[in-house]
Amino acid sequence: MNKENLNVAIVGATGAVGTKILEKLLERNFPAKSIKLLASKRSAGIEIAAGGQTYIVEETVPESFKGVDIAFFSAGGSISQKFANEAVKHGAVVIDNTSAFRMDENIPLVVPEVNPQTLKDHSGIIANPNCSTIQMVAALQPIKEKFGINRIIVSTYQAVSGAGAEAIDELDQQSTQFQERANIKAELLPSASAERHYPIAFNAIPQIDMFDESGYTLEELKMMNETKKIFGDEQMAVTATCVRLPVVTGHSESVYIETNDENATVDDIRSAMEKAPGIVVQDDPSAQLYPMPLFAEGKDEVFVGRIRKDPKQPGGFHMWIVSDNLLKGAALNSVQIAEELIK
Ligand code: 25A
Ligand code: L14
Repeated sequence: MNKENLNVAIVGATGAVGTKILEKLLERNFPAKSIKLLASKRSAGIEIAAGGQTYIVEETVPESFKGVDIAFFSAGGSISQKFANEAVKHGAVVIDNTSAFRMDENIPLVVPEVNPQTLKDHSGIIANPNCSTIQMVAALQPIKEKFGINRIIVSTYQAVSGAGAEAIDELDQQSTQFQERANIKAELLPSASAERHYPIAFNAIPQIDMFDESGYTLEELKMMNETKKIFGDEQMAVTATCVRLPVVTGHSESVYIETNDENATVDDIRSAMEKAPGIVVQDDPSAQLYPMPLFAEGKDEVFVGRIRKDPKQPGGFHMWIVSDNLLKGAALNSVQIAEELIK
């Protein structure tokens, strides 16, 4: 691929993730000659001002991809199924934020700090992992490299923005309804396609996406399968519980790991993480220092704290991992993939 003067397109440009992709491209001076904003027919004609320029949103159609070098997709799995191959036919490389292609054997699933080498064998489509998975594997990579990891048990505390712009609106409206003692209307969460909907305001919902016959939700299965694929270790034991909280942005995770080194100490774990790119250790109980989503919002880094040793299990550690799900979890990671491609 040509490495400068690139023609870029963003599909789903008006969404929670798409708007952040545009922001990151501009902020990081991505070598784009043009940026085309694509969305559904509903949004065609909308003007978006960014970086001193006005962009006009266009409807996504197959011809949209003529002359496009890199296309970012974040409009849901069905839109990616419909248009990604079309974009590739027109010569574009697709960086896809949805779950549509992540587990396809021939499609790389990439976190640049973890497995950049897998980008070499792409055939047009590159998948961006699930937000909860990205922040966890980015934080654990330096530990895996130094000590080896054989087991991960994770519980997530996920923000509503992961479910898109409409879910943020729903939390907002329910908060007002709650305060006005009005009837709380729940129409979207835990999943638009679910039979029952529950309020998220002042609640915690232990369901993200639909259930599989195994009793796990699809979000939990994504974390389990994607983690093994990104780490390139099918034998790793990974199990997840995913919970939605009334937080707007920033996913938190309580993560338990078993390393392969029975002598590893908390200081070893901490210093390995401190040296890793994009990771910030915020861990000082005496100063009440630990990561929280409210303070991670808008930041590029993955924050780690509450690092503790399991008193009974040699090599076992607990920690708390927080990051902005729309940035490292989605838009930033996608733009970093594009930067890695043109290196
Ligand atoms: O299938 P997945 O992979 O599980 O993904 C499901 C959802 O997750 C989000 C994303 O929502 C997606 O829809 N998402 C995807 N990847 C993500 C990630 N890595 C992720 N979230 C977190 N991390 P979203 O809200 O972020 O983005 C939605 C975008 O998709 C555009 N879109 C929808 N249909 C499209 C389409 N684009 C092209 N063609 C189509 N057919 C959508 O654009 C948005 O940009 P839009 O123009 O349809 O909507 C913009 C405005 O319209 C309002 N609106 C929405 N629905 C309706 C509506 N207005 C009237 N009637 C409606 N039915 C919205 O409020 C919005 O302001
Ligand atoms: O698979 O609802 O990337 O929080 C991640 C966020 C799916 C939805 C993905 C959510 C999305 C999920």
